[in-house]
Amino acid sequence: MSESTRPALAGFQPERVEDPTLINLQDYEFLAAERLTPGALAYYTGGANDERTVADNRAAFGRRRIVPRVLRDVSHVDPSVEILGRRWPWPIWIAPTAFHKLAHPDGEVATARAAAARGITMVLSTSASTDLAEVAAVGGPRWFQVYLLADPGARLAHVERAVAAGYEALVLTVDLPRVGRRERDIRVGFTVPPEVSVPNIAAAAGLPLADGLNVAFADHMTWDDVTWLAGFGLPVIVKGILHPDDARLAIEHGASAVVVSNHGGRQLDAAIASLDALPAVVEAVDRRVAVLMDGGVRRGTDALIALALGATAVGIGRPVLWGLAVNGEAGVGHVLDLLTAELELAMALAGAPSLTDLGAEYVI
Ligand code: FNR
Ligand code: LAC
Repeated sequence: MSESTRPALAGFQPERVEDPTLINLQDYEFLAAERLTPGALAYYTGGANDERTVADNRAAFGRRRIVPRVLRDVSHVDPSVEILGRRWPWPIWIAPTAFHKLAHPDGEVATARAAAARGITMVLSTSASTDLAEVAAVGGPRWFQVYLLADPGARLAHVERAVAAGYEALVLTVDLPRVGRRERDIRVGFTVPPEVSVPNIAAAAGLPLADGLNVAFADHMTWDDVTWLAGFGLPVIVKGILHPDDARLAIEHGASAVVVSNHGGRQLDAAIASLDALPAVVEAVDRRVAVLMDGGVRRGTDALIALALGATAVGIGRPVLWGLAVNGEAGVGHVLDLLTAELELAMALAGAPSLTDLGAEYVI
């Protein structure tokens, strides 16, 4: 049947979209790969060593199937969720990623604008290429991701700057005691170009902008550092948990939430996929705190699977960078809109009008 003779049955007409080559997150990935410099592409895409964990983060979703329920009223779907005392419109957040200016000159400000317009929480990286106050000025819900700087004075100043700028929570990333070996970066000889800097690290260390990239991170983090960070009075979220006992320890040391994450497969290669690690962490946490996850979420159905398995919300890292590379703020916004629309549809088709309806019985 040709396009013109197809009956105008509501809901069966294909959506009219501005650009039919950009209708899902993978389309953004393909186009971004054409737009980015080889160095930026390697850095953004890459994982550690054989990239087994990068691949498995995606494959873990492919190993699950949804068992939907029917004949439930899904005329209204409510995808909102409460996290740390705030109602999020979607159970989706922007995971911290370094150097947004590698993708687009507007960098983190563009990302923050797209997130703020949708009420979506953005986690700003310690290695952001934009000053944290400039990102804060955009407004919108924001958390700050902390890498502990090696120098104690700089470490303190770094966290104090984020607190002073009104970030609502501190996300301590614990899976980077050293940087994993990213072989793509080595092969293309990736170096951060001179126009991209890490102003927040430089400011904390009291150094000129250009010297920020030489500042060392702490190489001996322990659980005491979680307690130390909790002393600033903001909720602390420990990111990079894969073992259930570490989730218990995080709570014991004052964490208000944990993130099940393997850093997008960029640290320990052959580490367990985030989705595979999730159920045991959810069980260990036993509803005491929120359990966020990230790694490989590219579809609304991925989000639904993780949420059904007990995640409170899911984060996306690379897709935001693809959106930024393709079309700046609008690109990030479209990536977020595509993912949230897919999740809303998946909830309706799975027979789960709210997130509280979802449970592990939805997934095999
Ligand atoms: C990251 N990630 C990361 N995490 C963090 O805590 N601080 C950081 O500065 C960065 N930087 C960073 C850069 C790039 C280019 C990537 C791809 C990732 C990890 C990130 O927060 C998240 O855990 C993963 O990206 C999630 O996996 P997906 O969505 O990219 O598959
Ligand atoms: C990375 C660091 C910056 O994954 O977290 O590249």
